[in-house]
Amino acid sequence: VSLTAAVSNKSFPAKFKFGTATASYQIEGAWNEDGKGENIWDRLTHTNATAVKNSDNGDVACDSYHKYKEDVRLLKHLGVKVYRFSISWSRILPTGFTNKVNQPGIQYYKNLIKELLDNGIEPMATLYHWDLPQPLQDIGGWPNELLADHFANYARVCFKAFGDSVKTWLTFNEAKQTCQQGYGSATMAPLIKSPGVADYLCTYTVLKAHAKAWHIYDDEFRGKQRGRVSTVVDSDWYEPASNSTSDMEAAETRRQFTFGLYANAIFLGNWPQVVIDRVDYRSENEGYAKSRLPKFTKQEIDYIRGTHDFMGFNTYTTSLVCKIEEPTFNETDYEFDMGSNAFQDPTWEATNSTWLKIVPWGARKFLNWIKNTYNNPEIIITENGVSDAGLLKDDARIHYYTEYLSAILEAIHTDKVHVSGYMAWSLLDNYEWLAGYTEKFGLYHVDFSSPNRTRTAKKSVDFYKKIVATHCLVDKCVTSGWSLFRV
Ligand code: GBH
Repeated sequence: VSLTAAVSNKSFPAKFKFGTATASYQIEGAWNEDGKGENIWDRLTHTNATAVKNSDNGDVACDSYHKYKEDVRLLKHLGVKVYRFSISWSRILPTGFTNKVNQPGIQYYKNLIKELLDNGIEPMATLYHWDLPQPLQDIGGWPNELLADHFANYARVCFKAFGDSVKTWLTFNEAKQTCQQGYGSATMAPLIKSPGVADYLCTYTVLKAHAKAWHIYDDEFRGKQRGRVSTVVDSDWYEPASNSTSDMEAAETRRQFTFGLYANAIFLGNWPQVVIDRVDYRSENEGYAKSRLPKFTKQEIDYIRGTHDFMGFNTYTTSLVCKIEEPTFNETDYEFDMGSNAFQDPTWEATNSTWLKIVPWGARKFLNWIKNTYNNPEIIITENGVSDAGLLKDDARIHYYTEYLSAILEAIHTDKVHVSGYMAWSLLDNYEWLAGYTEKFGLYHVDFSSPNRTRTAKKSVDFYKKIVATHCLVDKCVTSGWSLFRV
């Protein structure tokens, strides 16, 4: 069942940039080669394998460390303008600190970047896609605010080494997953369970780390390198479960506790007020000596505000939100701080990932909310995609992309949201974190049972290639101006 009335017949603007995205730990492998240090995913998968489906790990993954030239050929075949990849901190700085810089690690990314540029593909680099060097976890990880400086130093090494060629930088991919899952619900490395305490400390550090990196770029590199820096924010779209005022408020509160927790300080300044109010209120009633939410000084607020040159936005799915009675004060929980329940409508179209229901109108509403909440920033969709069980004839993926791209087209043309690019997640089937290799998001199939990690185009490759080439979802589309016509 299609959830949009019809596929949009409008075209993506001529300057619109299509690409694909990946992340270091999910594709590179070579976990201990050429001087790379251990990171928190190496540690988790090697010491706590049963936490992952089938005890899978990323030791070899897609072996992109050795097969990057082949990956670039696939990108070239797709015709995309941009490739979003992430840099493995432990490959550059094996200890996490700048006491040791690993030249072979730097060389790997230089080779990848050169191969991209030689093929006319723009590199877009993420500095942190969840693979923290283990020595930095050993001093407490992201809840330790010293990490802001260590990240900034790492960022400087990368700007210096790659900034002549990389013009689009993303500091953090979905810091919400790092903080709320890594240090809150214990569903991502380093699997620390401290919801409502360590997660906020992590967020506090991450926001300062991002701002430091942006300022370093601005002060030391922008003049010469002329690139742009931002961060990637994500969450489900939270739709009120009913049109009661309480559900509508609860949904907005949840948006502020998920997306706003990471975007507000950067785009508007400080934590969202509702987050301050709720965490302070609950902390007091729970008996804490002071609020569990660390506070920014006026100086920090000013330092973090405005540290963006666009917005990176990952979008996958939608949930419904209903208000609940104030949860017990006998327990501390990030979920309790939000004061609502979130759930998905069981009639929404399912995929191979339990959390991912196909709800394209949610993406359009989300884009409108971003436009209205954060003063109409330029948005690059840095991830969007869907999983299946790995079929080559992946009609479900084609269906998902058609519906979501159609919703995005309507957001661009009808709602005038400033979306300038779209990165499909993902180029390749890859290591899906605690789901191991069981959830496949790739346009290309990867044979994980073969030592060659053979790549095979799925049906969606031709489909995406055509969209990239024509900027249209339908055979004939309206290529200029605003269209009043629907197919
Ligand atoms: C992105 O996160 C990541 O950036 C990327 O690395 C990943 O491969 C891609 O999505 C596909 O998952 O299993 O119920 O605990 C998307 C947001 C948030 C989706 C956490 C999965 C876990 C839900 N993710 N969520 S659950």
